[in-house]
Amino acid sequence: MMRLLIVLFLLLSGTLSAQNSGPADMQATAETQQLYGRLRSLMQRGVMFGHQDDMAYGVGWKYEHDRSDVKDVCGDWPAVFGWDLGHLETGKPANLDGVPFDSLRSYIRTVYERGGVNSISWHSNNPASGGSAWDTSLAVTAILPGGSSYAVYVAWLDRLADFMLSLKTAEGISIPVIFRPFHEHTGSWFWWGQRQCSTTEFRTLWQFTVNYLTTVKQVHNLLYAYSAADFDDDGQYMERYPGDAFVDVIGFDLYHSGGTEEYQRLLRKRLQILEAVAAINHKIPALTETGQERVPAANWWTQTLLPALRPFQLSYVLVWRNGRPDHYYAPYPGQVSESDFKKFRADERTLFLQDLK
Ligand code: BMA
Repeated sequence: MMRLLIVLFLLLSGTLSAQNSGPADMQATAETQQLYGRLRSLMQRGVMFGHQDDMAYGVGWKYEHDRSDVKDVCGDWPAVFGWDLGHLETGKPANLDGVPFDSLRSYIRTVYERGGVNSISWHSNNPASGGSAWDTSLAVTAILPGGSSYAVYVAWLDRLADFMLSLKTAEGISIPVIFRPFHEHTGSWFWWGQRQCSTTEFRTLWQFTVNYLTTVKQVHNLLYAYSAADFDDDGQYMERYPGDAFVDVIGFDLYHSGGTEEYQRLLRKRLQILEAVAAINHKIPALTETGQERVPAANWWTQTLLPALRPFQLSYVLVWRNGRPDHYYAPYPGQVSESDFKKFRADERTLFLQDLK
């Protein structure tokens, strides 16, 4: 009798349903459910390595067939590939970093067909001002239903939905991807940031966006990632959380830009919070962006990053793009951390593309 009451209580309070649930989108395609299940099971084996724009360009090259700085260094592809849709909303043919959307579509397909994972962020322009993602003039109130820029935002979501719906295999199967909108929202450098909107507005923006994509546009190939910037405790981390029904992956972005010990301390502290929150809310934890620009520390991979990650169970860790000779986060042949990266690749805790087979 007591047990029955407990189960009844859990069911009513939503704990059980959340525990048993797959993706937040109840109508997620079979392949999206499969991606969700894979993220969960792979986490038991190790942490997947990810790299932004890996297949598109590297230090000293651009748009060469099947090339990757990561592969040039260690002989294997990342397991997770990050991409960005910034400027898609404007109707331009290429994203904010110059990558044509047609190429993005084909990279995403290649990754999926090889068994890798795609994650997509969106440095969307400011829909109220037309400025960049970094234009922090107020926009969120204006784009919510009833606001003066609502029509603009909805038109942008239509373009976003068209792109997501266009992600298909040769057989016409919808390719599942992780979608990571409104990232680093605990910072105030994007128009959706902490000081640019209230908690309620941020949550409403998130919920509206997910509902519009799933219900109006019938986009069902997305897992949703909530990814913060700085935070000190679980309360701060969860302050703008839109709810379990709107999120699959939870994470944060943290770069190594100051001292090594400080980076490791913050990384450990935040991963600990993330792990606890992920367990309570039954979400998939990930370090959604990290890295040391130009990787000047020759042992960065095995002596700085890996020791900080080791105590935790994480789905993936993604380093940012190899965009310029002064702005890269993965090694390339001849780069000072090259041999350490090979050790990182060989470590049994890390998963690269071949490890997913
Ligand atoms: C930033 C930098 C920018 C880039 C943006 C979106 O961190 O890499 O150069 O435009 O991300 O990819």
